[in-house]
Amino acid sequence: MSDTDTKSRTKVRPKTQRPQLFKVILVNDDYTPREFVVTVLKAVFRVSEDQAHRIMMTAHTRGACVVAVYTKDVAETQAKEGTEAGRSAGYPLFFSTEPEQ
Ligand code: TYC
Repeated sequence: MSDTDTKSRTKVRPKTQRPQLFKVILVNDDYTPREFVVTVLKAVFRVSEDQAHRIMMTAHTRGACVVAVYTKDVAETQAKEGTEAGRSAGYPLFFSTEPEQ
């Protein structure tokens, strides 16, 4: 390097890639008891009784409600677990997943 050469001080800052997030959606049906839905929401999604009741009532009145947002794998596992909890008790309770944005 000669005396007059300059060195770039510009920092290279690679763009941070954020993973695509997926919503877990609780879908209403006519058969699953309200209290059972609340129990599943508390057990699988670790929400409070109060939150679980709000989510259940939103799905009940509007047809569906976003429960949580996760990376794809976690969203699919959680949705499957919630749906399976209903199925094993003989209810058609259903959680779907959908990409955000
Ligand atoms: N609609 C159900 C009932 O009246 C309760 C319910 C709420 C079921 C939300 C599913 O995602 C659901 N027993």
